Amino acid sequence: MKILHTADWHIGKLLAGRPRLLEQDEVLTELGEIADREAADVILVAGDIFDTATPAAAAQALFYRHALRLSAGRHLVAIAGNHDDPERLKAPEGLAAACNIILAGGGDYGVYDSKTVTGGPGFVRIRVRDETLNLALAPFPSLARLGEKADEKTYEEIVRAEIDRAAACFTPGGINVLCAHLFLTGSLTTANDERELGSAKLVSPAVLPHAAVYTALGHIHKPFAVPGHNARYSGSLLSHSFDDASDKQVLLVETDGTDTAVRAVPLTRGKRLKRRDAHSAAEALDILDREAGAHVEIVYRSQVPLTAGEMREIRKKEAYANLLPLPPESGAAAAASVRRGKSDRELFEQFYHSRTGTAADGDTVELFMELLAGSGEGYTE
Ligand SMILES: [Mn+2]
Repeated sequence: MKILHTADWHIGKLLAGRPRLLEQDEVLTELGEIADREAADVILVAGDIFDTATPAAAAQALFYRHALRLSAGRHLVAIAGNHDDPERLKAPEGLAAACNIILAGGGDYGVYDSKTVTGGPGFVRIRVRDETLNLALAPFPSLARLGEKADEKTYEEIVRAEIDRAAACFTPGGINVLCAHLFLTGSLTTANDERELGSAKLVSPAVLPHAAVYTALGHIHKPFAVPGHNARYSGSLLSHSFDDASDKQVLLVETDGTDTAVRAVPLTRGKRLKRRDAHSAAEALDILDREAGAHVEIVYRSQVPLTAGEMREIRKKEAYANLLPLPPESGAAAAASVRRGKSDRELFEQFYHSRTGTAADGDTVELFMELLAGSGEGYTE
């Protein structure tokens, strides 16, 4: 049986305020081409289908269009991640079941009951030719969903009990696989993952069932194999953080229930995120021209402020995604060194020029000097 493992689609996610639906469309198309070429029997999406609990209609439309395409001639299974609303994800489960699509938000999957797919509490079984995939499903275990049990046990005990309950579907002769959205200790993180930690607690890899021939994980956006376990994070479809320069991929898992081989298949569509230093507006513009196929964050490392006109030129560039000013402490040091030896009049003229791109006229300068003198506080550095 061939299983294609992917996760963290984050459909609808913005980058510095800009939508990326076009890129998500392209990379999901590529995923379908890979599934066809590799003759995948099952596609597992290990959570974070959408970026928010209430995705926009355009994000939902993109998901359903690709879900239908990806499930043609095979099974598509998508579980809820910490970004998804599990109830919303599984709302169309009856419709999904008719299309070889399984939308897992937790609970009992008895709604899946066909010649090839049957379900029960925490699991589905999928028949492919003469093989049976026993698929334990562990959507993101939020305390809100598992709340009533939270008093008696630690979070890790609750998660372990959920996984054990799902893994009760495993059989000696079957292909036993877990699909889970979890934040395991020891896994690589990007700055973005850290920020999202708030709702995703760490658990030990010891919660993973030993009887699973493979565990398809979601949550970490860089591809990562969990040491000592047949468990992997496929990583996200696209980079979502300028700290994440990892190559994007999906995992092709070939298994007969005993022997398992895992191979990474690279994803090539969707733009890379790059962070570049610039010391002048000209350098920033040059970088943005050279990196036209990427999303670029410019770290501006000069003590000379950019003018409004220069900012406009930079923002116009297709590759421009974000601009980081100097860190605050060096910014203050820079300001002090700019001031040194200059009169208030000179400083104001310099500031005015930096903001407007033109020289201040005499009246404006005089008005500023009057206001400064009239403040009665005495201007000190
Ligand atoms: Mn995610």
